[in-house]
Amino acid sequence: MAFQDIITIEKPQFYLDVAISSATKTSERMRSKKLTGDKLQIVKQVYLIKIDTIHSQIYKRFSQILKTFPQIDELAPYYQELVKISLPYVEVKQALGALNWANNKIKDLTKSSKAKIIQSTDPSKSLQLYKEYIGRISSVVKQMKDSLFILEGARKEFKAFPQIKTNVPTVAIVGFPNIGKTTLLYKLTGSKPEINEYAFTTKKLNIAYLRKDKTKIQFLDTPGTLNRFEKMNNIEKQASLALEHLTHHIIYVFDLTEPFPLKDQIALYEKIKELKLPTTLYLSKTDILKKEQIEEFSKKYTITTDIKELKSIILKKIKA
Ligand SMILES: Nc1nc2c(ncn2[C@@H]2O[C@H](COP(=O)(O)OP(=O)(O)OP(=O)(O)O)[C@@H](O)[C@H]2O)c(=O)[nH]1
Ligand SMILES: [Mg+2]
Repeated sequence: MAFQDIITIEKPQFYLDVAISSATKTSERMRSKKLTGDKLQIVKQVYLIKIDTIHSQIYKRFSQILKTFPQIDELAPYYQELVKISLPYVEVKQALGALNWANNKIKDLTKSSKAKIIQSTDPSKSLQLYKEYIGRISSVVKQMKDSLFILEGARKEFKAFPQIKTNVPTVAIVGFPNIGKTTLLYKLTGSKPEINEYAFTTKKLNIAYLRKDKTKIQFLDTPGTLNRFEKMNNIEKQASLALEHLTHHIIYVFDLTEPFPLKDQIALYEKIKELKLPTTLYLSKTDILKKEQIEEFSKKYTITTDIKELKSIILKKIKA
């Protein structure tokens, strides 16, 4: 996914300054080359080149924005949903449309101004036509102020998107805060995100991969307790959408040391069951639990306490 590659979007004046200064440099280079022909011909050539330079500079940059911006309608459903909750979807589409309009408008203005300059019969008329061109181009580019602002805002949102692959079998690790989800992710995949003794350590979606023979599995360490969607923070929403759109299998983690009461952990598990996804239960922190505690719990729930066993269950289910 190329969400991180969208180029920075500047204010209108930036594009005008770059284009005009580039045109000035080009004309200076031309003058130093001793142009041939009469004065009128030389003046016309210089303005024509300046106009071409301005056009190509702005066109190039606007096209780059249009090209690097994701086609929202073509994104995987997960990312389409993420777009809808993270940015002003309709305005962004309109802004892209406006930028495309500006590019066409600039192209037309360039064509007509060049034709008029070619036909002009004295240098001062050429200068006047050139100035008119600059005025019209500036007006079109300045009209893009709001659109460019919206797109820059969207770019920043895109940059903060989790880099989840939408075409890889995905397992979500779910459970209350501080119960060892991130530690489990590390044990399963060897990837080492932040782990702390306090709750809500994980501030972004941790994503890690397990490769076994030809199978690749994506693991998502999903923070949060699946509140009502409106009440969730950004990562919780990203996680919740991932559960809905991308997850093939859930590992639900129970922690009998109870950083959060067991009854709440069970209530969350009941909610998770409503997703109707294959789910494996994992009991964390068994190294510090009493044997009887584990035995007692495993009478009520089919649990795994061993990483090797958990891996093989997941691999088998994903392959199937
Ligand atoms: N003894 C023991 N401690 C563990 C185990 N797994 C995790 N912990 C500890 O539990 C605390 C929380 O672990 P994390 O892996 O950060 O838990 P988390 O569920 O990702 O927490 P949040 O990101 O805050 O939701 C840390 O102090 C870990 O060292 C385990 O198997 N045994
Ligand atoms: Mg964590």
